[in-house]
Amino acid sequence: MESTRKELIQLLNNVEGHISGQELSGQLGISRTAVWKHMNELKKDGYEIEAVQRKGYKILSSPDKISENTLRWGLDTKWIGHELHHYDQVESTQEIVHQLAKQGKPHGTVVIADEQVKGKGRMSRNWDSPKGKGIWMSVLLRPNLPPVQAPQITLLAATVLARMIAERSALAPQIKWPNDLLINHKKVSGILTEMQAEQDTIQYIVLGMGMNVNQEDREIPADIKYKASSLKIESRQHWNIQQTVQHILRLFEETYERFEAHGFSSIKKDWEHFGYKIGEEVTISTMKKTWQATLVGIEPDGALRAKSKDGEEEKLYSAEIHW
Ligand code: BT5
Repeated sequence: MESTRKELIQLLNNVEGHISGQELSGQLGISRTAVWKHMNELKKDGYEIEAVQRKGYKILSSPDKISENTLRWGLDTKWIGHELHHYDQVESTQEIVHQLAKQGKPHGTVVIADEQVKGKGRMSRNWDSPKGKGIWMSVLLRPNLPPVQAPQITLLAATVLARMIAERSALAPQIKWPNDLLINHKKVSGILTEMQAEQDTIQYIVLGMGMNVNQEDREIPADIKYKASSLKIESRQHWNIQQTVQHILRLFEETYERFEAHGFSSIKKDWEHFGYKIGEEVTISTMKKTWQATLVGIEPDGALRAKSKDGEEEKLYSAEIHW
């Protein structure tokens, strides 16, 4: 039953126009009545299906609840998401991609979950990932880069997420170096880049992207309410998760190819367009010290340039910015 249904969705997804009940029944090896029953089940699940006499069936839109099928439907990418795994609940999508990487899965493999019960931030921090409310997704990348350039992938992903939001809404996303995406000064998204490297080559990268999408105000945990928000809270609109994910994947592929062909300097402009507090004074802390400085911008290699009060400029590769 479940596998027939999967196949049915695949068949519907694979055609441009309509597909007749007869053809579906032939391909699936079930009766036309059974096809019709499956269609009704799909409608109950939120698929909008058009049935036209003498032409057949066509999916017009898929439900908000994502699945491998709904995510693949209409995803016209070259390599990202061709291998795609969706789970209802996981501990962390990062861990699953690490396992897939070790099994030799290809560059561009995507793992996405409705809910994470042990979502990870940086430095073993927690990432709140409530069921069906956001995008909790990790991508396997196998870049041909030296390990020192891995942090550029974080910056690249941040520009992709910012562009997606700017293209789909009137919101003004900003990137807080290195891995936060803010709207109206509140974090809506965080990126976690984990790398497996050997001496001077990257074996693989697991790029985790977490985005708060449809949480209501009351669904943001009390302890982070002052600094966290969601796309819905900021835009006062519900966002379709399937379309939002597909938009991210398309933009990511395009941006990543630009990065491969022309290097990080081709991403720098995008980044600076969305850069948060550039030209402003902030507090910076590293493992060694905490100090006040003005953010000058980023370097062609993605490092943050900050100028302290005595005029001294520093290039930072890892630090926390406070404001
Ligand atoms: C991050 O860490 O911002 C990286 C988040 C990466 C999450 C993705 S989801 C898919 C993949 N699978 C995973 O398990 N992780 C990745 P960091 O900069 O360390 O920020 C963590 C801090 O943000 C926490 O200590 C909280 O203060 C705050 N926080 C936790 N959950 C949040 C949320 N949903 N929205 C906004 N802020 C949050």
